[in-house]
Amino acid sequence: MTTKQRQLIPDDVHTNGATPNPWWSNAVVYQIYPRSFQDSDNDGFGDLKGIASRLEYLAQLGIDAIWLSPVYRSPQDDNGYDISDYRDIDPMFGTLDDMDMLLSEAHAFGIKIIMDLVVNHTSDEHAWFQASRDRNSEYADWYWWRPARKGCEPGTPGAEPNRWGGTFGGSAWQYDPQRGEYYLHTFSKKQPDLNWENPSVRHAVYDMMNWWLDRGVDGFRMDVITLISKRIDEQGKLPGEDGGAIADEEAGEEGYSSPWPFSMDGPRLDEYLQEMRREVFAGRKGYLTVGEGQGISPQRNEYITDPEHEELDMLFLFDHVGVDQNGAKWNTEQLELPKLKAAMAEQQEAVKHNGWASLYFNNHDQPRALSRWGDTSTPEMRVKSAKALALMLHMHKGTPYVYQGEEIGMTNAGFTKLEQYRDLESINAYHQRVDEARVQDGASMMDSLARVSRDNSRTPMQWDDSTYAGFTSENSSNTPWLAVNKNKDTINAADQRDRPDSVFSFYKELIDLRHGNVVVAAGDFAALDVQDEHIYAFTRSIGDQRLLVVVNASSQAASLPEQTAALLADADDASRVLIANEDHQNILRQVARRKLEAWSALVYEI
Ligand code: TEU
Repeated sequence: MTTKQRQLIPDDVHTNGATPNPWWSNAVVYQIYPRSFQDSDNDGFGDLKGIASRLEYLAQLGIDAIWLSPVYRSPQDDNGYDISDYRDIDPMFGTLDDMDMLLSEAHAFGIKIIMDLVVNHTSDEHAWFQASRDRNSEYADWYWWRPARKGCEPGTPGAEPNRWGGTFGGSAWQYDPQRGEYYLHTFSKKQPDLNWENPSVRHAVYDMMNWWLDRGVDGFRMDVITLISKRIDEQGKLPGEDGGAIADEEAGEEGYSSPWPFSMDGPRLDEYLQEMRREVFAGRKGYLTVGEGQGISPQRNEYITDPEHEELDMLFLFDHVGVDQNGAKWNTEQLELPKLKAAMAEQQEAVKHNGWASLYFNNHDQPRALSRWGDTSTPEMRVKSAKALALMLHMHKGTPYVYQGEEIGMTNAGFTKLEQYRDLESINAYHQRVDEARVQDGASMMDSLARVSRDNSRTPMQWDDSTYAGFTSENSSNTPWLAVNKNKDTINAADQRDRPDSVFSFYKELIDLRHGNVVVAAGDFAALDVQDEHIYAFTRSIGDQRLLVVVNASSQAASLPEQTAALLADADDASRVLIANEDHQNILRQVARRKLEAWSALVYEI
């Protein structure tokens, strides 16, 4: 079913405030991490031709668009989020012709493709950066170059401009002997931050974006786009430069302070996003822009996604995926459901008039939500809780994002040894926290990695139960770049595609609902029983059409809390169960007893 044939939300129904309603307001986007999706040339890495061979599977699932994580030319220091040529495809994924072919074949299926735009930083191997190392070149001011701290010998420990630490370990400042100065890298030292204060930088980015849109891509997911405006003072100084107190006082347990407060949602962000909108998207139709919104509050999300302000269509927010981390990624704790409910409700509340929400629990940076918040103790509970989490997310107002493998209930990797990991964030964090700062011991850090390493969501897609799960051929020389999860025999697409009670079929049902039911896509959200620690309940409504969503998000039976029980007092009509992860009569028997079994979930028309 193509977007053209699919019914869009009628214009008399309010979505984000735009008229007509955007195509994506009742669409579902599928994120592909190309390196792990499908290998077609038996080198152990996924590629573009592999993706093309799986379009029929995605069409069966019913998704409307693909978010393609980076496939541009890259040294692969951060798996492609370090781009050395924005206008070429990295040979490991294929060629520009392969990209053109993928675009035309996806469009033939009615599936749009949005590319991953990584422009807060480039690779240090990008021609722009290499030219910038000459302080007399026209590119000299394209990055954040700063001299050594006053009174310090350049290149010696402690001579960095301030105490900021890189997200992937070490100082956020790397000394370049050729230029004799340091450059800022919020992430790895091979990812120098671009200087967006420089209009030449901005226009080079816009030119590249137009080049891709003219080539047929349907929009962009914008990597850490809310970091592009840095907080500098009138002299252009970054906070803490010259070793200013602000940086030294705030050094955390690993010996560094964070650069993030000085770039998240910076002073010129709205200006840059509005300029990008004018220079790139004015006059274009049918596209989608979704920004990664670190540091963006639900209220700022409403402002940025309000079509009135002509910035972005939507953003990925982070409050909800941080509720169990207390700001410390490696010390993730047991989920307290009321905290998740509160974070989601705040995001929904903020967009009840204008603006829009993205809906996600999974992506290539997050551990698998099923392992993190579901129940994988038995196959039955794994399937049931996978469906419950999917229903919980997809019944909110906004555009859902399905991350590859989520639709078949894939789980965390189950790695036990450091050498099994590939993600530079995980490996560097291990060494910095265990060997250098000594703030965590090895065993505890291995437990942290098993729970929250990004590699947990990057193991190869599990297509079937063959040696490498159908991700690559049986030929032993093609060991996948990251080990296949051992549970591929029991969790794979082949086993589920045509089974009506599978996780795959449940996702398909949820996607069909969003396409066909305007209350699911655009109905107003109202939270219920927000303090209950087991039941996640809310209503969605347009006029007198009301849906009640109830999920027992726990591994034990739970009583219906007051508000939810009241709305279900007379619920005995199976024909009004819109969707459930159990037999509809059975789940109504649970409702009649006012007690939902572990992970039971339903949507009831009230
Ligand atoms: O992610 C930025 C980001 O917020 C995460 O990397 C986060 O900082 C990290 O996972 C904390 O655990 C984007 C991309 O999604 C990510 O894959 C890249 O590594 C990063 O930017 C740099 O481009």
